Amino acid sequence: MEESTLRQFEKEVKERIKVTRQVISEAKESFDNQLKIQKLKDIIFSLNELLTKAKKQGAFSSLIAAKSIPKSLHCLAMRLMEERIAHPEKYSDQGKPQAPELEDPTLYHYAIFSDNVIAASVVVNSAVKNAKEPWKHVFHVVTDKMNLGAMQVMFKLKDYNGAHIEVKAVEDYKFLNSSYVPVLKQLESANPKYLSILNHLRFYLPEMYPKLHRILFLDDDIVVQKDLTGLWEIDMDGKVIGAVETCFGSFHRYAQYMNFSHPLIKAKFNPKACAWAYGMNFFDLDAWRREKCTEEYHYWQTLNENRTLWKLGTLPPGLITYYSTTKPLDKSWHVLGLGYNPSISMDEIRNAAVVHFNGNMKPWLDIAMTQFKPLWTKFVDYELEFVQQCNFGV
Ligand SMILES: [Mn+2]
Repeated sequence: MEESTLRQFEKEVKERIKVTRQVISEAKESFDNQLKIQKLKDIIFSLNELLTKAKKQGAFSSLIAAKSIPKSLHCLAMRLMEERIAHPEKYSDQGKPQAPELEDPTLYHYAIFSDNVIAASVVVNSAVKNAKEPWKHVFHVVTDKMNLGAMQVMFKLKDYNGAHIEVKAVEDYKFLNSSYVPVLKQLESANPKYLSILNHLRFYLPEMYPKLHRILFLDDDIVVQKDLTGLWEIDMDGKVIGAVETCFGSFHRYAQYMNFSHPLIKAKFNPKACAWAYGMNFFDLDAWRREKCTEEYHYWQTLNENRTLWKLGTLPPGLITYYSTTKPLDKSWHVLGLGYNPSISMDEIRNAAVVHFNGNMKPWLDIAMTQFKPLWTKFVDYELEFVQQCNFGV
């Protein structure tokens, strides 16, 4: 081989090696990138898994926090029950004559149905403290058999400035049996998760209080902030229930609460009708009796045995029962959302006659919203020995 040819060859080989090295290096880089991409994909995947898990756990733990009874609440019910057993004569109403005020239709009557001792006491405390003439107010507290003893003791531990308080168990109302009450009949076969007689008691007010003409229904997750006697002055226009409306835009309308693909619902109701809220409702019991609302409720509740008209709760049957007999109340009577909506205006809250902690973040739970909790805690009887023993507010 000639010298020049050899040199040429050497040059070519060197060039080839250079190119190959470059190709190899590029390939390696690309391979590394592929690896990196795969690794990133794996990380994204595992992060996604973690996120889903965390979301599930988060939702689950807040559900547990919302649905389970806090230790202090359980402790309080136990301590009160202990006291009830130790001194039966002091707390039982058995054989004692009933106070005439409990049936006096000229007084201001309230219905509170609850299995939560501290919540029920906050409702009564707040209403009494804001009442101008507390001795004219009568509170009818109804609980279940299990909490009756505790509830009886709770409301006998102090004086309520002359206000009258009756404590009863659902079981005391003998007419509430499965041959009359569809919900009780349905409870015999259905999942108790969906039905609770304590929740449905609101549909039996005229029969529970036969001597009364009017009554104010209060949820146990509300706080009274004003004297409420103005409600008894409102002209009800012959309507049965006074309630604040909740609809805005396309939200909170009948279509949202019941199944409009059911022919009976479609035939009877306007899907755009405005919904209202339970929690603070004024009832004209005479209008109720006249309009036969209980029969109407029974008709629909029986039809809904298989839950094809609505899924759960008392609002859908309420919207159905009082479809043409609802009187809208001014919004300041009842401000809602303190158990889920952090953006309610403080002005609106200050101006409210009643605030409602509807939603999961109840004021007696750890998950309560800190900005709203004091509105409730200011009516807890921290000075009571039993309340202190159970570490409330610690
Ligand atoms: Mn409520």
